[in-house]
Amino acid sequence: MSKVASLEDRFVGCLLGLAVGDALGAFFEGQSTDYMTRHYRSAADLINNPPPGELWYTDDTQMAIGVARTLSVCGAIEEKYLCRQFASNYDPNRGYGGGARAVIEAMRHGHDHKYLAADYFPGGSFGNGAAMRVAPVGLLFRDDHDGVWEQARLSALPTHVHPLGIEGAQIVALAVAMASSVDQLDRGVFFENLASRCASLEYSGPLGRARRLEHVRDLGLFGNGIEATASAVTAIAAFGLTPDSYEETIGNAILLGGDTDTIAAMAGAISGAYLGVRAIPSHLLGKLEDRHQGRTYIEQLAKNLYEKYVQTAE
Ligand code: RVK
Ligand code: MG
Ligand code: MG
Repeated sequence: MSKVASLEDRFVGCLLGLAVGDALGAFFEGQSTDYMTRHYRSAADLINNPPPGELWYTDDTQMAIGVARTLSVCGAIEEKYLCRQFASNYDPNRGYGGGARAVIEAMRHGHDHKYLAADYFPGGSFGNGAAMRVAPVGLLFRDDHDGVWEQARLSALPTHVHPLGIEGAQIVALAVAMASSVDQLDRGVFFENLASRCASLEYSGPLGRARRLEHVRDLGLFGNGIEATASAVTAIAAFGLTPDSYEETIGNAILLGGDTDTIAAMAGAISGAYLGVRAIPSHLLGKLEDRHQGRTYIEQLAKNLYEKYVQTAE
């Protein structure tokens, strides 16, 4: 399917793939793996029988919108602009992490948010909040892997200064960049490029193992937690296991339980960047909220980002 997806379709697939993964995953956030496997026989069973009602996205998509808007206006991460986006687009009902909430509320009230980003957790946050929102960086800098790595770092800093929080964002951004650039995924090259850039064994080790992952029953070994080290590689591994199917990629991620919205958001962004928007099942896209900053808005934002990419590349 990736062979027929245009680059613009891949940009749209990435952002809508993130939003659909986030919103479907959000129904199951915090459930155990046992609960998930008792209720769904397979990824297909989950995808074909989603919970009734609208798919409502969470902080993952809300903050990715802030990153995408910054890139489409500034052409690169500009910290002040990005912070303004996070602050003005903040919606506490979308389920933010505790540290992120404190930092963004400080931004909104003109308090010292940098102090909080460094000290709310000692050494800064190693949550997956920078990784969940970073996909637009991978799209815009897809031709420049050094640029992806540095821009992902800059996009993390307003809320995540811990090296493991930053590196989680860097590997997800690079995965999106590579997925959006190839017609046929070479798993060996994909995982080798990711692992060889990592400074931390916490990432390079599991990425090496993810390359050899063969069966979905072993996906849970990579973790299903809120820490970046327990979720970023899991999402990349879910994509690497079933690169030709968006449904299986996000379905397998959600069946793990735990931080389902975020693991499916990251996996969905990478898968959408590879396969394009047509790979996202229409019954799920049709259920995605479409008021204010919903489906139509996110699609347009992806198209704006594509225009910016084309301008930058010329
Ligand atoms: C609710 C100890 C730390 C830590 C450190 C833990 C949304 C804390 C999204 C913290 C995502 C949590 C998620 C999240 C994104 C982080 N020491 N514990 N140094 N650093 N933690 O608050 O944006 O769902 O338990 O910075 O990374 O859907 O509460 O937020 O799942 O990780 O939140 O870290 O969260 P935060 P975030
Ligand atoms: Mg969330
Ligand atoms: Mg989450």
